[in-house]
Amino acid sequence: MKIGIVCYPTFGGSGVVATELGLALSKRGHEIHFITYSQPVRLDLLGTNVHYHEVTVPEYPLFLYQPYELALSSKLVDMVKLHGIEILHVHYAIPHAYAAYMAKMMLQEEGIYVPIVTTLHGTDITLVGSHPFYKPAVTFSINKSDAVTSVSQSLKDDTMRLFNIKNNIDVVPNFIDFSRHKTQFSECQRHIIANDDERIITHISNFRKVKQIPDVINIFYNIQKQMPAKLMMVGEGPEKMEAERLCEKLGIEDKVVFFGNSNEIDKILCFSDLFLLPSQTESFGLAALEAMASGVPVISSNTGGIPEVNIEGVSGFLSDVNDVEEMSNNAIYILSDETRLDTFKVNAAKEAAKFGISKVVPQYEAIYLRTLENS
Ligand code: GMT
Repeated sequence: MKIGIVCYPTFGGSGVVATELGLALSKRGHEIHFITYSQPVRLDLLGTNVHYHEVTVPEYPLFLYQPYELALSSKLVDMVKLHGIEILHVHYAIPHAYAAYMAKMMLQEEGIYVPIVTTLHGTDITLVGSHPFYKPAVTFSINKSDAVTSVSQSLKDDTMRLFNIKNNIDVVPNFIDFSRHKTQFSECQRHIIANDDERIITHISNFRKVKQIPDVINIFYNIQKQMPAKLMMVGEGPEKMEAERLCEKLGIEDKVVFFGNSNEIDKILCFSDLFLLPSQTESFGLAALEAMASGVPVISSNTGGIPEVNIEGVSGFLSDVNDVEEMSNNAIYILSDETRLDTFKVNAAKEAAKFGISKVVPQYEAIYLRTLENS
């Protein structure tokens, strides 16, 4: 099949999922066209089956906001015509599902039919999509998609609850491509970060409010009172500066390393002992799954789709949002005993193995075929 993939090209989970899926599909012989405003960060491989088409939005001073949706839908029309793209798979509804529908309508005028598959990722439904300013357009574009998927059962339930949805939603969970996720290194560079007696705790996110960054710092503060430990904070975002200030205020700045965005999270996870994800809401928690795939247990909140990934008492522990005390106690429980920590590490890797990409790609292929047959 010739498949056009639209996504955010950033470090966010939806872009990562879209890129990994596109690469896996290309290995199975499909022709993949990424259409977005810059090359997706995890797209290091352009080849005969993998193409990237940049959407450019010319600046015009009249516009306070440059019309990205317009440029995207025009680019989609051009690329479908030029490359004979048969199906458009858009990741994150806003504004991608809307732009794809406009492209579909324009193409239909010329007798070309291209179905749209929309994958809902989380904040496009929960925090952003359900806002009254966006809701009518999001509802419309979901209902106009030829197939809709969500990355967890929890997100499907939220979508049905928050929107008036008329079509079926297939749950297709996020995944790990173990062939690209290098969990085994000949040498984990642990000594760069910590001494032998120190535990290494990790958090990776886009440092937005929803990630409860102060909770991450406070949990670590409690851990390091009980045992020697270091905290690695990976990512960039609006809450980062405040997080640095809080570390200074608590007097733990020499125990916390801020890395910024990284394309080598597998190398960081390789020497991590524990992953913290105390988010306010999380449709899936791909960062937690990536940690587990590297054999890192997870202390998380029990919100949204996280319980579908992190299993209580097996791969880690889950607590109510904001319950810093319980999360700290659970973290200390896992970290304070070598044998217990090893058991949790093995369990985390076993749970992650259930999310191998080989189970997921055929599900998307079946959805593509179904929408093409129905068109
Ligand atoms: O975490 C974010 O805010 C980024 C966002 C995205 O669109 O990339 O993440 C969402 O999609 C990920 C991939 O499906 C999920 O793993 C995240 O849980 C989800 N984030 C939220 O629901 C807050």
